[in-house]
Amino acid sequence: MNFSEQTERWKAIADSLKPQLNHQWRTAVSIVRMVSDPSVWQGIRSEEISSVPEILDKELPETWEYIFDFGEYCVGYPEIELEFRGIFDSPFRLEYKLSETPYETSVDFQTEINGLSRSWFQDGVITVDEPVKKIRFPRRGAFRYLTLKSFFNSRAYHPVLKAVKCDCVSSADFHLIPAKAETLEEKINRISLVTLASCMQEVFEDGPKRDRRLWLGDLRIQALANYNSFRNYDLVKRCLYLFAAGCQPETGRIPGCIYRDHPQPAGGCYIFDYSIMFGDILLDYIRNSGDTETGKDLFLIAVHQCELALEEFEKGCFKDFRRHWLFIDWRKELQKECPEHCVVIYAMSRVFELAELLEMEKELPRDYQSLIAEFRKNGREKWFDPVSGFFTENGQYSWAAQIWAAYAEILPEESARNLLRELLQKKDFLQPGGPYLYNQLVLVLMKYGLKEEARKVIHSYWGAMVSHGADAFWEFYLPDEPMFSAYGNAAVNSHCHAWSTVIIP
Ligand code: RAM
Repeated sequence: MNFSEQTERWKAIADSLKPQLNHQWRTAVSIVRMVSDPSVWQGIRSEEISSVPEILDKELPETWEYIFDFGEYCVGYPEIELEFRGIFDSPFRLEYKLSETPYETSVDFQTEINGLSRSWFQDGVITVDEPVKKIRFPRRGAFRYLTLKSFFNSRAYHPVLKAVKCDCVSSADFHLIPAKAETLEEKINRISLVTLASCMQEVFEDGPKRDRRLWLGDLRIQALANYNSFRNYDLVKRCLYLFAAGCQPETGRIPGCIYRDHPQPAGGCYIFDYSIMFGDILLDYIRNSGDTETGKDLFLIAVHQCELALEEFEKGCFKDFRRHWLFIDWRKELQKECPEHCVVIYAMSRVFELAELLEMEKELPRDYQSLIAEFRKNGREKWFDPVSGFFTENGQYSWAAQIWAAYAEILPEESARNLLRELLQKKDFLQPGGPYLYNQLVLVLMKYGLKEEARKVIHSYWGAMVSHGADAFWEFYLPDEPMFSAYGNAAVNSHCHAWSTVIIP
């Protein structure tokens, strides 16, 4: 199906919804150093060595270096107020490094990162040719720690730091983030809101350090958290329209992520289990905002993602023909045909609900209800093991398969509820490889009314990140693998990733 006659209009709607960013000034709270300590997460912790006022208003030598701790996660433009005492006989050269965690602060950025660009590290040099009173960083940073360094600068003058601040930005309302948090749940909730607000910029970014980009799978979780917090419906609407406008002209396929700064949103990284979720996200948006007009406008492209998915079926079951990126979770060893089959069932059932809500059932190209029932039956027959009472694929038992089988309602409700309860004890099954799948677990537990079980998962998994000092929730968290990274270097992991924003029931 070709949507190219719509995409210009969709892009214009997305552009019309570009948000004004809110601003909040924050200042550095202490000067720290990084200390090696094998007893802490990733083996590095920060230690205060002086207050900021102790180094302000002091003439600095030609070589100096300080690490400024802002005490919390910041996304914005660092700004340094300074003066120069003496004859400004040569440019002032300032080296800087922005980092999210103590470990990242301690890492030499001149290091290899397999598969990602070194440019994701936030460091650089600013050189001024005049004795300016203020240096504002040109590029938005995402950090808690700001390292400033000057190396063999002029002897004819002395720089004097007057203030070290950050002009923080977000399209979320900063005032909705509680200033304090005492209990574990209050801390988890507050850090979730800090994480989400940090990622709410001109779009819902996956992470404000990396990738600074809109991803469809992330958007599903970000939007749900947003409906329970900032309630910025226009930002969700803008992102839905960006994805629709960025669809592949030839196939109408919605991409997994959007590169925005093009005349037309450029789609990248098509991910099978992301794009099929477009209708699910659209349904949640309509139910929370009441905006059925947008629903009707984007209904057909939502249906089309399901139609494209059916091309990946053989004998009534999903088959991996090795032609698309199947995500689900970062675990490389995960068997994915069963969870993907279930994702399709869930997505189609949500598109059917959408059709009913919009009274557009007649627009469905086939009988979705009977197809869903057939796929549920096929999924049970192919992957459900009545002896163990769980879904298994090629001998593998994974949390992913059980979670998505529950979403797909392949088993009767009470059986699915019991399966989820027992799953939480199955530590020998392949567990989630990160917060994205843990979040799907929390959401599906809540779908089945298992609130206490969901709270226990949140307390243990997100509570552990809090205990490790998380200022925002992370892209990856494997309790036994502090140095895990999908990119071969934990320093380039995003330590503020909104797919980790968790809704506490
Ligand atoms: C990385 C990021 C992003 C995720 C994709 C699949 O680029 O973690 O959030 O959606 O992978």
